[in-house]
Amino acid sequence: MAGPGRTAEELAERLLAGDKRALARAISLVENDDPEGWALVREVYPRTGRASVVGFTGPPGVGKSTLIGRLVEHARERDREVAVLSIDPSSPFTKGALLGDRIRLTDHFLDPGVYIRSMASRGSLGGLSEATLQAALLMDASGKDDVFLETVGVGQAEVDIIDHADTVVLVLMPGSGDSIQALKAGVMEIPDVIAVNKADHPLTDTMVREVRGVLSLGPQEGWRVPIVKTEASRGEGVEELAEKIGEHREFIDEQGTLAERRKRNLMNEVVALAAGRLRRELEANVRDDPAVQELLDEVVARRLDPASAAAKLLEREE
Ligand SMILES: Nc1nc2c(ncn2[C@@H]2O[C@H](COP(=O)(O)OP(=O)(O)OP(=O)(O)O)[C@@H](O)[C@H]2O)c(=O)[nH]1
Ligand SMILES: [Mg+2]
Repeated sequence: MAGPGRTAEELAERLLAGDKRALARAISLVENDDPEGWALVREVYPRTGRASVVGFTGPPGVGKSTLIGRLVEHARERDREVAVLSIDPSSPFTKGALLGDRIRLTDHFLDPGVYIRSMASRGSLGGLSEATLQAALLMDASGKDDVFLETVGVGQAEVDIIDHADTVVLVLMPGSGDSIQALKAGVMEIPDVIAVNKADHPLTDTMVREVRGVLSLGPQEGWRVPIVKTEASRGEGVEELAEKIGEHREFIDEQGTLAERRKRNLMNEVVALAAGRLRRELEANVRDDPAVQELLDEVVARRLDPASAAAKLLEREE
């Protein structure tokens, strides 16, 4: 009988060979925080770093999925293999669901060169951001040339997820005034490329002007953030968007910022993973250890202040 080690090895082999089912299985393992999943990532990690990872974010309903669908087509025409990871922070019920029923990617589902996956934000022990990176690494290891990540919103949580990307595309549409405010207020870091989608809308040029206004307040040297008008439903502007994404990737590659960015993202990742584990360990101690309970009672009785109690708790960890 094959032991668990053997199975993991086999799974890794199939994954590296580009087997779609192995990739699906592997992602489920990391999503469920299964130790086998972590072992798998450990195994294939040296084979990652090849894919170009592009993150798409923006308010609900602006057309991110439709646009990604078009970019998948564009990539397939160029014989590039693609994986799409859609992160749905709003609904815990989408686990295993596919992108959303509004977009028809059925052709792509049958295409062995395309893998599409959706992940729910809740229910993952390691935290969504960690699970996302692990999943992206697995997609990369399985030989995908492009990994597209989709998240909804412009808050910090979305930015954390999108942080794993080499290139960040903010998708807006005419009327996305809140996002303009978020950019202005610095809630969101300036993305690398901005797409103003639904360009069939009469107020598109007004939106483009507003975006340009915000960008003019930012740094004027280095990469100049392009604004691309797209109409995803008809495929308009998709070619140009793909070009700009490619140019950004080339730019950061030449400038050495790609390596820097990846280093920063991986450092954040290591810290986040370590912090998450420490936190779970501490919480388990608090629950199970009578000495920690006594420490807490001291705090409740106002004999010990919370910071001193925290220091004592940490001393015990060492
Ligand atoms: N008029 C117009 N409608 C579009 C365009 N692109 C997408 N849509 C429509 O906008 C709606 C939302 O598109 P999605 O691609 O699901 O948008 P999304 O940003 O992925 O949505 P969430 O993932 O729910 O945030 C769909 O009904 C699309 O058909 C466009 O260029 N013009
Ligand atoms: Mg979507």
